Amino acid sequence: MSNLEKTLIVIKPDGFKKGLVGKIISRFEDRGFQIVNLKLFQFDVDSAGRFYEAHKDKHFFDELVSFICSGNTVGCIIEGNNAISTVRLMIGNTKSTEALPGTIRGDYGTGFTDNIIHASDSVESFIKESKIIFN
Ligand code: 3AN
Repeated sequence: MSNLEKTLIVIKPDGFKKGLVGKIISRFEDRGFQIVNLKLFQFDVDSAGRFYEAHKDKHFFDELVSFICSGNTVGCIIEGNNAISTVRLMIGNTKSTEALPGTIRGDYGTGFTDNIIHASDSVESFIKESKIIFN
């Protein structure tokens, strides 16, 4: 049975600087997902703080906000069967050094904060995060 869902990915400044936008988006298209919205933008401190609100008490929060604001990013809404969980599997473990080969972070990531890509982890996160990026 199909479970049509939307999710949000954000290609982070390291992914953008490495010229991976096309390759990353192709992976989702190759997997059968549809791109339903796409935006090149740069976070400011206020929107980054709201985007990462769940982490505001963590020791790495300031580093996270400063990194995501450090350059261009690409936000993309993707639609397809079980999009949220499948896209999370495709991006791989948060820590790039522990992400499996074949995942986006496993193939292209180098760090923990600089791990190429973000993807929503629930319907609630998708709604909140996509409103911040796509108003
Ligand atoms: P994911 O992006 O895999 O959902 P989260 O939501 O746990 O991971 O963390 C959000 C972001 O915070 C991660 N993408 C990563 O960039 C960063 N991060 C998470 N944990 C750490 C940590 N211990 N040190 C530095 N950065 C971290």
